Amino acid sequence: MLGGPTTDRVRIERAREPEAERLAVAEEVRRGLFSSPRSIPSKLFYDDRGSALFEEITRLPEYYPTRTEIAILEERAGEIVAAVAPRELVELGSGSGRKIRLLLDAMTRAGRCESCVLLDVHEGSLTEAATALAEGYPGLRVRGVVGDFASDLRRLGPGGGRLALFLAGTVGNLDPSEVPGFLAAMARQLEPGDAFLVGFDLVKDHGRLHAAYNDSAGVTARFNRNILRVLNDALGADFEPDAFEHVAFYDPRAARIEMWLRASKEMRVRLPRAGCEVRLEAGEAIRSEISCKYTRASVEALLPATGLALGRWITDPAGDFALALLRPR
Ligand code: SAH
Ligand code: AVI
Repeated sequence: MLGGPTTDRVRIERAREPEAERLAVAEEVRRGLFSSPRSIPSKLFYDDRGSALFEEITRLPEYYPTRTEIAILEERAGEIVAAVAPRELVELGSGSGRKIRLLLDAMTRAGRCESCVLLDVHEGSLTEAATALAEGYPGLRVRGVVGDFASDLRRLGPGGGRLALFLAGTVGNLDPSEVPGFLAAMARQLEPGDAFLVGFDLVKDHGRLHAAYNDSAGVTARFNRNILRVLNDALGADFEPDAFEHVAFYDPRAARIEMWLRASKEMRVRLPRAGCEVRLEAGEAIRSEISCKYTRASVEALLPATGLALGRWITDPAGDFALALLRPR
């Protein structure tokens, strides 16, 4: 338990102690920086600043996924809750915890709103969201797990009466080769009758996709560069974020956005707490994120051998974003 409960209905726990977490992050960063291509794990975007910048991104005119997914949930949460009849909601990568409220409201109307579990890598967002939910929903028990959805799903505990959520298209930030294993791990936390609602950003006009990650206000560029500040803070590194250019483009063959940070000059970066040093050529780039875009067919192709089957497929009228309701087979 971290610092005692905020209210007696909120419990926050950590998947790992801070020192074990720091060692794990150091190892992941070292591995990424010395891979080809060089990369940084995208979960490291989300410190206090990065989480606030992500929230700013969700309000940008060019960034359609958040408002589109909210519109779908506003219209269809009642139907989803009626189909699953959950007693408990679980949200992976819960962030501000804004969208889960639309489902909690529908559950409250159905008279079955008992508990929810939030799992997020960023402790600040998690604690704030968990506390706000307990305050906003009298009687709701809220458990927060500070952890990684790629490795800590067992922390959710056994299912039963459970509707799990993975919204925002965050599944697109995983390499598609990892998605079936991730879905199979989630299926093990579900019982027959439970469900997993996953938000997929869909393939669309390339210009709109490009604009969503190259906004005119430069917020996404700040979000991207902030990951270097996170490495400076977490690992004592000496990246100069302003010496890196934000690069984001859509690769139609892989159906994904890639975000990179391109060094504007030759540099030597020390990462003492990761025990390494990186030499970058001028123009050399480090990949910070992939954001894969899906179609119904490419989602269905992920599912064999995961233990999950596609139930409902719900999109907005323009077909920009989809919610897939996955059910244990
Ligand atoms: N669900 C919210 C937030 C989406 S942003 C929404 O729909 O708006 C992605 C969220 O996932 C952030 O809160 C980030 O901290 C979290 N996150 C990213 N990678 C993660 C990982 N590997 N494990 C757990 N949480 C992660
Ligand atoms: C959290 N995730 C779904 C966002 C996305 O669109 O891939 C993160 C993001 N990266 C840049 N802008 C938003």
